[in-house]
Amino acid sequence: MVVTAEEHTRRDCPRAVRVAILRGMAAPLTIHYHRDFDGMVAGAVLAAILIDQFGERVQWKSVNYDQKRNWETFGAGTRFAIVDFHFHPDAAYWFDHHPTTFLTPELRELYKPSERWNWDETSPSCPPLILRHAKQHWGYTSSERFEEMARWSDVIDAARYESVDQAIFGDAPALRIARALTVAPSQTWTDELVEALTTGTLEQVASREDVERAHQRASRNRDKALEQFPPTVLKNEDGVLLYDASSSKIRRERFAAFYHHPEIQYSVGVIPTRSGFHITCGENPWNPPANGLHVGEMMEAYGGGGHRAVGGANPPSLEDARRGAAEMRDKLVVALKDG
Ligand SMILES: [Mn+2]
Repeated sequence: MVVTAEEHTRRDCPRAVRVAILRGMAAPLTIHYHRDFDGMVAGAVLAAILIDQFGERVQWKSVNYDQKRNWETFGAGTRFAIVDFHFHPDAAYWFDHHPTTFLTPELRELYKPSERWNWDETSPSCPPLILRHAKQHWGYTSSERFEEMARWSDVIDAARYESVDQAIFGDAPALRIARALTVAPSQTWTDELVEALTTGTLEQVASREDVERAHQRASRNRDKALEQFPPTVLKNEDGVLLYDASSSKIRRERFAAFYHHPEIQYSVGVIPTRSGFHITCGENPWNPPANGLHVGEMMEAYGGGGHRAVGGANPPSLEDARRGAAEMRDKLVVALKDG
């Protein structure tokens, strides 16, 4: 892990020493990146570009959703960039593609596209928009290594897999890395991977011993999850599958329903979260309905939301989650029949 000068001084040093260090040292720019595949790649790509084009001193550190709570003071007193995560007006550089990036209307007001900020909610993932921005604004020529990472970021972040088999068993280096992330051995592990991605290819990073080991463990989890799925199915009729995987003993594989039942058009399920239960609902990406409904909007009836093809909600109790999921299933069946 890279410990920033700021953090170091805050932690261990008496005030006088702290001031001396902060004055004597031009603090490096810290790139805060979302801790998933495209976020990591975005962090690595931005780091490499800033080093190449501007000779910046950079370091990187992941950011997670818990840090949204004190968003106003996020990064106070440091120079920082944010990629693939919420807009912050103090960010020296900021790039994101999430439609939900602005935490308040005031923050939305503060955003204007610039030399250093770009938001493109039509981009399937974050790295391609950084590469495009760097080309247009900073005269940067991308490399085949980064183009490859950007292509895979789109596939993984927007779930544009060729087939359910590729999504579940895909063995390409990017897919092995993405699966390894599901069993990250520590919070700072991804910082090491970002560093590796600044200079290495996907193949090289995927071949690291620690990634290899994590990938094997994650693959065993996947196999268990696929085995555990069939008994959770409550109903599978008229193209809509309803399941209840609320037991904490059940491992989860996102596309298990479509793997076992490639003929379905929607799946609706109940799954546990750290703080309750979640209704998850989505189109089968490999057998989508002809007149797709807006699942995210339908989930608003249960206090949730989402995109057209996939949405979710966190009802207050398990009973509510089960009732909501069953209701969604009925609504989808009716809609498919009418369609
Ligand atoms: Mn992301």
